[in-house]
Amino acid sequence: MLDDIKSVDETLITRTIIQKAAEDWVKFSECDVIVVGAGPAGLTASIYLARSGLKTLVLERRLSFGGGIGGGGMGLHKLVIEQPADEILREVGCRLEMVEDGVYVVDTAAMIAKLSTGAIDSGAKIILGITVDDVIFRSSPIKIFGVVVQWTSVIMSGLHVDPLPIRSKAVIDCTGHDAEVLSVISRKIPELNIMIPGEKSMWADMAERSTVEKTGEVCPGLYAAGMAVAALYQTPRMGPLFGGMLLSGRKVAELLIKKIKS
Ligand code: 48H
Repeated sequence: MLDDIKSVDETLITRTIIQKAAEDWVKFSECDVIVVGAGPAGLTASIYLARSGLKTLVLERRLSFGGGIGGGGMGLHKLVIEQPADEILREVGCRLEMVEDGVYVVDTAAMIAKLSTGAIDSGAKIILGITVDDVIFRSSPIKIFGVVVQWTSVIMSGLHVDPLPIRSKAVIDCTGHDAEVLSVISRKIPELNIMIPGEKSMWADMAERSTVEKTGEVCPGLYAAGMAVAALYQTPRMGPLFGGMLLSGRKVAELLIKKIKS
């Protein structure tokens, strides 16, 4: 059995990783859509974007998928999903248990696994450990043309290392409560007059509807989905009811597919 294990030269490991990672970065240095954040909204958006044939890059600061899914409700490994968002989870093969008509409960680990597999199988490229630090813009009229990225580990180290730009036709802020991309432009492009007041207190029904309703373009080239929408428009939070996150991700993908492909 031990004889069956293929021996691999150490430098082949190094060369392969550097070469293949560089190939990805070169290929995706220009893409159709950059999704910032691999939480429920970002993963759902990337499933539909990539499935439609758009070159989709998902950049996630952490070394794991799922954003707030893993935390469930107060650390308990379950989330509640309401219709019609259940159809998104069914499409990726995620098992749901009905609680009452139109209301379901899902295991957080299953939801993370199925959404991320769905995104990868649709053709989205997900790169972990990358923080979006800034955007590329042009003025008159103002338009966002991509993002500026840095290794999360470099940011954590506090070293002064200049980041790299990546161009895209559209950027989606799916960074959750902190709406990080929107926060950057509110500081660095004051002409846009964008402020991020943060979400309102909890009102689950209203929160789900307003998040989905307000999902969309924030300024030319920049879109918001998921909790970033609630942070931008100061609409209520919904706690561990996650249907709105999935529907918001699907809505932003549909808007962009229509826009980019028309
Ligand atoms: C790269 C980044 C950056 C950055 C952050 O927090 P998320 O799960 O966001 P959503 O909007 O998909 O889902 C929100 C949901 O999880 C939630 O918190 C809800 C429903 N709360 C309700 C309530 O009442 O509290 O995922 C965002 C992802 C995370 O994985 C971050 O690590 C990542 O984005 N991220 N990635 N560059 N600058 N900032």
